[in-house]
Amino acid sequence: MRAYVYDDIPGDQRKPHDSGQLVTQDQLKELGVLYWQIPQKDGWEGEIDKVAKERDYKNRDIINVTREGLGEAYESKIKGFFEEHLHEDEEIRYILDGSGFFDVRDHTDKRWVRIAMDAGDLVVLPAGIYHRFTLDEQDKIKAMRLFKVRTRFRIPPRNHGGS
Ligand code: KMT
Ligand code: NI
Repeated sequence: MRAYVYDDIPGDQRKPHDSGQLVTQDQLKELGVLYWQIPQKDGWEGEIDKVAKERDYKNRDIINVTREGLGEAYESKIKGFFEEHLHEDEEIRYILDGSGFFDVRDHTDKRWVRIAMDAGDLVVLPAGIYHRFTLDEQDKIKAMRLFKVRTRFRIPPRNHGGS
């Protein structure tokens, strides 16, 4: 895991775009972004369970960002991930295989901080932070996504009938 200021030079999003200006773990913490490592070895899932319990996460899935993994949705997903967006709740990403970049907006909103993620890296994205994701030139990543809410869909309100 390595974080640095994105150079903002137009071109292939999968290239590193490394301005050479490092961003420290403390600086990321100021943005509410936490990161650490849980090595991909026996027992990793128990470690994830602990984090999920401590931070009150109720749901998770595994996403394989490859052509095979996403099928017909590949192009649209890749495009959507790289569009600046936010989540209503804190979310965690834990990398199982491959690599990729999470870009998060820093306080000034004027620059992107690029976080280069590899297998075993875990990042906590705070609620409401603007971010985006792209594959790198390795062109594949397998990640666990952890969510605080049990489903991503709202349960429709019960119809109590008229009266
Ligand atoms: C996100 O929130 O942008 C994502 O989950 C991207 C895919 S996870 C490798
Ligand atoms: Ni996102």
